[in-house]
Amino acid sequence: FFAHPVDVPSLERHLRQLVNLPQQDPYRVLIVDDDLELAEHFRLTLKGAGIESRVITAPRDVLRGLRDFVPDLVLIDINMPGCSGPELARLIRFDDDWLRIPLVYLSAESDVHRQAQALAQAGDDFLVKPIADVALVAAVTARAQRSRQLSLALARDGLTGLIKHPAIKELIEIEQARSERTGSEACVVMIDIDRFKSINDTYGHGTGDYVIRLLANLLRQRLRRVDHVGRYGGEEFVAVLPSCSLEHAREAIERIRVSFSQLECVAARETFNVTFSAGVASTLDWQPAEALLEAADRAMYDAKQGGRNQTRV
Ligand code: GH3
Ligand code: MG
Ligand code: MG
Ligand code: MG
Repeated sequence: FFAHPVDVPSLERHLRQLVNLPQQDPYRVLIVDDDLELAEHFRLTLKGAGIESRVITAPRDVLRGLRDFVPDLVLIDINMPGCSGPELARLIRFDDDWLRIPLVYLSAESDVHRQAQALAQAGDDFLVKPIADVALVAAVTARAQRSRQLSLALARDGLTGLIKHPAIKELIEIEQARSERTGSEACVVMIDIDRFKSINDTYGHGTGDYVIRLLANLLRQRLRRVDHVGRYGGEEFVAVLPSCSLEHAREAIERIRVSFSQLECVAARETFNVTFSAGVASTLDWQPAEALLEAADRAMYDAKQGGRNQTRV
């Protein structure tokens, strides 16, 4: 099964759910321009193309606008009273949360040297006013799309393609809220590879990485499409199983545990076996997400104490 590529489309679907961005969700653009009339014109143009935007006329409001609106892209005027476009762009880039959001100047500045100067200070691109509606829509769509693809890629772990720690935590919160709303049960599973240090020590770090990828692929293949699988830490994984009882979750993980333990791992000329320990907890028993994760972690620790290669609830 390890020959199978990472199932990226299904992961992306999970992440879109996670950040509440279904495929059809409109792109969001923050427009910063001191000329309200013009900004409103841009907003309506974008709206006509299904793109949502919010207008900010005072540069000092931009950080709040970013936080509240969470745009895919920012359009920035160059000449504004109090704060120039490039100054504002630098201010936005100062905050780690907005390191990768596209900052696009939309300005009447037609002097290419001044345009270049602005871009040299901060910002990613330049659009010149007046701009045809169709050109604005095309430019915004292309960059917003790219920006979203990048966010999705960054939420994914490079080694395994699984969801990273912060994103999986948010997923747990979402599933917990859903469970509370609908009364359905969801389970969280914490999985930790047994004696992983000795695998690294015996066969090398590369083989350790290979074992991590092996288990990641097995989890993804054996769990349902609605389940979420994340890499929680080095050799630790978290699975979130919506609409699943504690007993069913335990059984599903037990089957995976047995398969994994029987799998022959290959290193140089040897083959060897690896096992994991797992702990399961239910949304019906634990709130909030933090407590649910801790309960699954405690159950996993019990499994370790009990001799490893087992699942506890
Ligand atoms: P236990 O059965 O109690 O879980 O023992 P363990 O050896 O698996 O547990 P421990 O947490 O002590 O060791 C985990 C090791 O995993 C430590 C670290 O060097 C290694 N590790 C963490 N991340 C990676 C990784 O990405 N690749 C590799 N190859 N090793 C990693
Ligand atoms: Mg202006
Ligand atoms: Mg560990
Ligand atoms: Mg371990």
